Amino acid sequence: MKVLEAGFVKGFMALCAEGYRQGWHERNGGNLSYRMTAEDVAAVRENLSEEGEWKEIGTSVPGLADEYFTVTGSGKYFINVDRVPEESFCILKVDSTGTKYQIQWGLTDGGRPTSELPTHLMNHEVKKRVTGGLHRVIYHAHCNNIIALTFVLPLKDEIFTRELWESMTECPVVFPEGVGVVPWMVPGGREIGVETSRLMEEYNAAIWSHHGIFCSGETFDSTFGLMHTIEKAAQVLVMVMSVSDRKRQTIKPDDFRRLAKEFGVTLPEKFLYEKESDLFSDLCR
Ligand code: 2HA
Ligand code: ZN
Repeated sequence: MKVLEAGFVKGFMALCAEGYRQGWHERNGGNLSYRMTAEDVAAVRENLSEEGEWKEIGTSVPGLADEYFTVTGSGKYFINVDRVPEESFCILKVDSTGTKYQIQWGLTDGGRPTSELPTHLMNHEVKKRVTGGLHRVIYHAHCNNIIALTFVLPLKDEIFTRELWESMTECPVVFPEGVGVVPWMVPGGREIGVETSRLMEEYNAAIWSHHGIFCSGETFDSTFGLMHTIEKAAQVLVMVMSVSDRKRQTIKPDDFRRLAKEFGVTLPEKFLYEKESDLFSDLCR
């Protein structure tokens, strides 16, 4: 089967197009990776080449030895993923030591995989372990309203989670485990990957301060849906903060406990603290 006819590639490209449409992928912003199944690999095997050079990942992911990934390219634009797919993303294989990769399809103009490859692969390694192999998608986007909130809210998991949950009733159902927050760090290397993948042990979303979000999920739809839900909640909160100095009313800890029971989700008590004040000026202190 041709790579561009495979179902997983169609899903990969559709996510890129929709993310671009949302306005989260200015220029070459954002990146996407998918851990392929054995069936995916078999379906496109005839188009894969083992001639390419083995290159350093820049970190060590032994839990991903011999796995195949579909990954967007460094410096590539999401808007171009379905215009010039062969130039915009690649299929790569991780070697048996988990330290090197080989491009086996795509990036035909000599490009490299995303600059965030270490973070993507370290997140995949954690998520493969903690979900028993269910999670396959890692998605990074520059979501406008979440970025804005990292300038005003304290950079704490408890505060971001609680404020996002309060902003839209479905949020605690969509991300009952909460969201993690990484302080500002230099992107593109191993260090930020270590911090992000540490949060991925517990959460399916990690916010990068003044930069964007990383989400993990089983499918392209559920991973995109998580990103979309978080960003929409952030937008609501930014709107509320723009028109008022406080929430006149909101969803309270006991409301969340009732919701959790009704929807069969577990909401960690660390997010259901009592607030001293309803003023944004106190929250953002
Ligand atoms: O340019 O988003 O974080 C791609 C990025 C780097
Ligand atoms: Zn980025």
